[in-house]
Amino acid sequence: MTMLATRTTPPLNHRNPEIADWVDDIARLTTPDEVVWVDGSTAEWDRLTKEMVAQGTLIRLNPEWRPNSFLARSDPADVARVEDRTFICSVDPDDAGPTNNWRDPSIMRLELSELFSHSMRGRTMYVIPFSMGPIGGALSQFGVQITDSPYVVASMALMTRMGDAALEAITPGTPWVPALHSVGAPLVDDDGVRHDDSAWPNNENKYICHFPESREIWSFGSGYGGNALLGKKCFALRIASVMARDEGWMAEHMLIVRVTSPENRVFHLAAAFPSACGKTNLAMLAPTIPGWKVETIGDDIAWMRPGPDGRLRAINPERGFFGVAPGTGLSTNPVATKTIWGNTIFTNVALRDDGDVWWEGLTDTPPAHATDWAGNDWTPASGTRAAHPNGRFTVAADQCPTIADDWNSPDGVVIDAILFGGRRPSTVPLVSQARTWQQGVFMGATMASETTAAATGEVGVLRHDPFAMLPFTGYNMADYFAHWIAMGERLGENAPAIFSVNWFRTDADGRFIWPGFSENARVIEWIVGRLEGDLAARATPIGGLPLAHELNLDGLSLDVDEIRGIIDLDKTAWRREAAEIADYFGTFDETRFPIELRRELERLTRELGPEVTPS
Ligand code: OXD
Ligand code: MN
Repeated sequence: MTMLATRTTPPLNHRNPEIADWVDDIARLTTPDEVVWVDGSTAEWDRLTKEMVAQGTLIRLNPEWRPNSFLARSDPADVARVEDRTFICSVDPDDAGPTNNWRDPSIMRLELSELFSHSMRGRTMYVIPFSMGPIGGALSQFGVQITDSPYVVASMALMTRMGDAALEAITPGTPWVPALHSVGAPLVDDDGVRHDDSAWPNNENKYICHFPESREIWSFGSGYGGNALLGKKCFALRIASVMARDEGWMAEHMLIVRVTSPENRVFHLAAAFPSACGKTNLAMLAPTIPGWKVETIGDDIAWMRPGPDGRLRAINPERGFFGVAPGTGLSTNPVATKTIWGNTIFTNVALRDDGDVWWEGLTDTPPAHATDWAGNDWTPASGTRAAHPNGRFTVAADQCPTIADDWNSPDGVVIDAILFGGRRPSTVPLVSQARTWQQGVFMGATMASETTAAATGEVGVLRHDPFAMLPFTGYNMADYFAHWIAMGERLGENAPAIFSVNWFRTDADGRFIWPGFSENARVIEWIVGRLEGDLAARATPIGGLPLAHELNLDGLSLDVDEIRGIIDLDKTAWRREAAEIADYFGTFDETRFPIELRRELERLTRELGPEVTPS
């Protein structure tokens, strides 16, 4: 691929020798043909996307339907995060803990240096200075990603504040996270022979490595999503969770929304759900109940810190959405479908014959013919999926019609409530409120969910996913639980209320009982009623549950028995759950595990009481 006018030396106003030295070191290691410092301009986006179209990495969509938008088809072997190839390289293995893959940092460094040696031969190496959060904001952080993937550059342009403005702000002495990425597919081999590029270069040998002590990221072999856009999971969650523990703040896998009640009272909620469980849908919720308004602040990550008034303030460190496309449609998430009207990169979805995109759930009626995500002819009779279940859209947040005016505010918003949810076909009720912060932390720590296509591996298997952070906590999970307890102590009376929610209860035939999506506004209404002190809750061992008549079910075709079945405490199921939680807690190092969570479990078990067998 030939580069058009590019900038191969750092911009003149750039005075941070630390960055320049690191870039020189990496260029010496990876030996690219050239080094390009990205500036974040529209001209640069145009140049890169044109080059990727010429190279076959991107297909330009019909501008009449989807202006300035593109489709990428990944290698079928590179379609999701690779959790089994994700490593925390802390000096002490106990600092990575039982839920992470650990590697010795010095051994890993040697291994990576070999992998990265000449890994960019024949390619362009891009230097991407970026900010997570508004540039210079009190809760924001800087990084510099090096990559040999132009797809990653274009995606980072949508997902972060990238380019000259970020670089200028990283003055000498300002902390920044070095994040190195290579697809691991040099174009020139050891004998100096140049090979043709492929549309989606990658390497079957993948490594997503984090060095928490030195706060560095090294990612090799994948061009996809959370493996390659290093500002997202690698920095904003794994490395940031370590920074947050050390500095007294929180880096969480949470959406942030502003809710305005019919009485014009405003609340901010943060909510943690595992990957591909509807965070983007909740973040863009269009309430069905009259008078309610939901505005979007973030759909995936929240950085939260106590403000000067002692209350918890949150920012969305990202600038765009990397949302799951299948299942996103006019009935499920009309706001998202409007957000992606143009200026969007789609990955692994189907291409319609008219040059637009399609995926399962976008419209009720599929196109009569399309090209599927892997590039094959497809018709509704094919019996295969047109889009990959982890097909994605990447789009700037400010295109979202419901984006809050001040979503970009460097000071963030005050969080009134935190929600934890997962895909639980049974046991966990529609909504419950934690009695105390400690019970809320217990709810987060005991979250479990069915696996989805967002990561490689089996789908639909129930696994513990504490705080939806199982694949994203960059240190020992028991220490992370303790950090949550400590944050509650620090916040004291100012701590947000905590709720557990579950939209995914199923009936005997496996059908979802709760309608979900926009109807989730009804649960938000109950939560706000609790925050305002207007609604009562039934105190139970698993928290405060709604009174059936206080849930707004107007217009829903759910009968009272069905509703009771999903809002009540199922004691038998919870006794099983408590026993299972005891086993789960046993997987953590006792000396690190917070006593408060053990006490919560003891309390739950005691209050549930023994099973009474009819005589
Ligand atoms: C994501 C994920 O991409 O959680 O947000 O996998
Ligand atoms: Mn996510």
